[in-house]
Amino acid sequence: MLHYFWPMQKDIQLFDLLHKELERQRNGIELIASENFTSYQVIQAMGSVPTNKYAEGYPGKRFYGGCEVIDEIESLAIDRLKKIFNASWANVQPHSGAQANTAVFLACLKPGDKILGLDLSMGGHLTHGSPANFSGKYYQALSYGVKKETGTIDYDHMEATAKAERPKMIICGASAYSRDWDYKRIRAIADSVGALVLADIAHPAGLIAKGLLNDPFEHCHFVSSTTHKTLRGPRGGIIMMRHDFDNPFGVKDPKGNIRPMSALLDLAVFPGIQGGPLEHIIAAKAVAFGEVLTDEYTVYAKQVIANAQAMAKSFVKRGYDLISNGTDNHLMLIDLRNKNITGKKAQETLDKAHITLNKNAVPFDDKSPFITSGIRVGVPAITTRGLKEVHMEPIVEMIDTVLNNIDNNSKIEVVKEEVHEFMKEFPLYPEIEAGEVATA
Ligand code: DSN
Repeated sequence: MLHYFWPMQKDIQLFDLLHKELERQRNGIELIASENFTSYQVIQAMGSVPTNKYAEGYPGKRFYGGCEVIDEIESLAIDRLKKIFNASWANVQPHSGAQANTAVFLACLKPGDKILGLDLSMGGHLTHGSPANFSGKYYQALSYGVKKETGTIDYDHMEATAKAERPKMIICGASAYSRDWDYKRIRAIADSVGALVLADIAHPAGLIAKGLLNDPFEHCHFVSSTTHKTLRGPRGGIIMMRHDFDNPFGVKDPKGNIRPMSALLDLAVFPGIQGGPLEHIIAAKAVAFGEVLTDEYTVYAKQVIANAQAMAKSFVKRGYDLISNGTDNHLMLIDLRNKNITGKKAQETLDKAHITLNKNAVPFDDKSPFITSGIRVGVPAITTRGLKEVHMEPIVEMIDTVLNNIDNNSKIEVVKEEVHEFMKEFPLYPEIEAGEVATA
């Protein structure tokens, strides 16, 4: 049996599973819009010694001894992140995007305050006010949506709801929205009712980093993100501000003092919602941020958009119904109702051909979130593997073949073989070799 080749490994059972997962990632076409493949040095930093260290607190202000190197690691991550987005303050400790958003709410709002976010069923995120999430349980969550005719954000609806309800915070950003955002208009709406604006850029962060989409920092008070989607870093979260300011809602620090937002946000992350930071992940974030600052990454980010647009065109050409008719970013949302296939069936059948994507509700969906009428397709991961515009048509052709032969297992088996053959051209982690392990 082949074993995952890693120096000094002893746990064959577990490392065999890691090898299996590596092979799955290598062989398949990865189209989950929120996934990506980090560089090998990001993986190495993640699997490294800071995992052994407790470092509650922040650089220079820790609750444990022995943090002098950790301070340098975390400061490097913060400095690089601030440089990417021209931010004046950043916190790199949130364990995830959900934690980042939780901390922003905790820093600014009181339980029961009103928040206004994009409806989950229209492409929003759980943490933007879903009743199933803390954001919908502890705050009075209101939502805006997209326009039925265009599939684009209904800013008039956002404005009317804001004026009628006067929320304390407006949240923009999405998990399944393929168009850019009008941050200027959102800020004007927020200012007219005295609300703060949080832009959750988890999905397009890497494209915004390179100026390929509108800049939320110009208009939004806070920007949160994950680090593992288009940013191509380890799994985690971040919060940033370009301009610090005093919290207008009178939220105080634990000693009862009114403090600037930067201080309240730091306190909200730790000790507000988290304990010890994951410094090995923060080390890997620093590596990824260093990569984002390179010209090579600029080429990558441009290619992501070029690939998404080429893929969208191929889908449209084959009669697929794309919400908003196309994409400005890295993903597209496809309504499969004209193909008479549910999102669930499409996801499960494409999985059999090793084409991975996710079922997704489409705006005004008549099916449950467990079934859905659509699929979400994203290109960040395949772009990392080196695929270009010319490769998008063959992928769409393979998807189309599967969806047109949804119950034909032998046809799907043929596509699976094609997928494996196709992806062999684009090696993933050649640094990791499989081989017999010499067990002591
Ligand atoms: N689950 C993520 C996504 O797939 O978009 C959002 O958190």
